[in-house]
Amino acid sequence: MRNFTSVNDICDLKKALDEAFEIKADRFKYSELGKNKTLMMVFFNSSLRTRLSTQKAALNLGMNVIVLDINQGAWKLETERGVIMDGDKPEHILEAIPVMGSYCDVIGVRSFARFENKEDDYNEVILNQFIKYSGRPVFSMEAATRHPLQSFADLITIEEHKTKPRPKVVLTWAPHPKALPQAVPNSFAEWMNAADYDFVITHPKGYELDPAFVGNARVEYDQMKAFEGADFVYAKNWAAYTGDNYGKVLSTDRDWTVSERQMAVTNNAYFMHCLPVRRNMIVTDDVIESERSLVIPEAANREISATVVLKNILEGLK
Ligand code: AN0
Ligand code: CP
Repeated sequence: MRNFTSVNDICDLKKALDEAFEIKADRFKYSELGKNKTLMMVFFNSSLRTRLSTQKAALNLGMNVIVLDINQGAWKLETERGVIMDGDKPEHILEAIPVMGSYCDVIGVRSFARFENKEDDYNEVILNQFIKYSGRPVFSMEAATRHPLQSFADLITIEEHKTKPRPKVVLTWAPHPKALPQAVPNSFAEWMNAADYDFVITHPKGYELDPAFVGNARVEYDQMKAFEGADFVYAKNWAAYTGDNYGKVLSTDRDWTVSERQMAVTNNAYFMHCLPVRRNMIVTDDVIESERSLVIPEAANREISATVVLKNILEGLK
């Protein structure tokens, strides 16, 4: 594997899952693979899980790790080419990227959608510049349109808990006070479609996702109907995608907050969320604390997905 930015970079999903369970059984099995190799993690946005689990994954493989928080201590970066740099940004990303590449063997990048320009976001302008100019394998630690390390961990978690080959998985929009990217739901949809589960997406009108990610999923606007018989409920907020509403919050309707009311019509479904989660906006205390909540094992599986991805990238270096 050279770069990892979406499910399409995994050629065999079944094999990737087998590797995940192999690593989960012995996470230090490949502890020599990353000897004298350096991972650089570059964060344009905050993180708890991604930074810790990816660093842990690199340590499992014997790598060295450098972390750069662009907004804390680095020069403010200009990202547009052709700009006369007489403003508040002393450095251009076109120099910064190859410089970063010169200090490491692999680069992880977190760069959320900025909601300034839909085309730039959906063309993954920042992530693609890292791929083009760093000279290193690059993997996404959540970019503008996808969060593949999260979705891989979600898939591992579902595989561990499912009791039928093709469980019913429901992705539900839930309210949130601020505009959040579509990366997590886009990516989750892409991986659920690749896994060929019985997959339903539910959200209020106006929150339609990019059809390229929705794929074969059924879209159901009635949340209660969508939840009927679900084996897994995956909650997430996202801001509007379509038309002029791109990046806008159209609703904070707390009828969509996942509570016992909706969970009661499921097939005793497991509850999932990528975290961080706002309690009693996205999900009630009772549901997230219930025995059916998978949020902690799901987060723990981030170490596993990151270890599998870094292992495959390291194997491609040779
Ligand atoms: C981010 C998002 O919704 O994309 C990161 C989730 C992993 N969430 C927030 O910014 C709260
Ligand atoms: N789920 C996830 O990616 O969490 P962080 O934003 O804390 O990394």
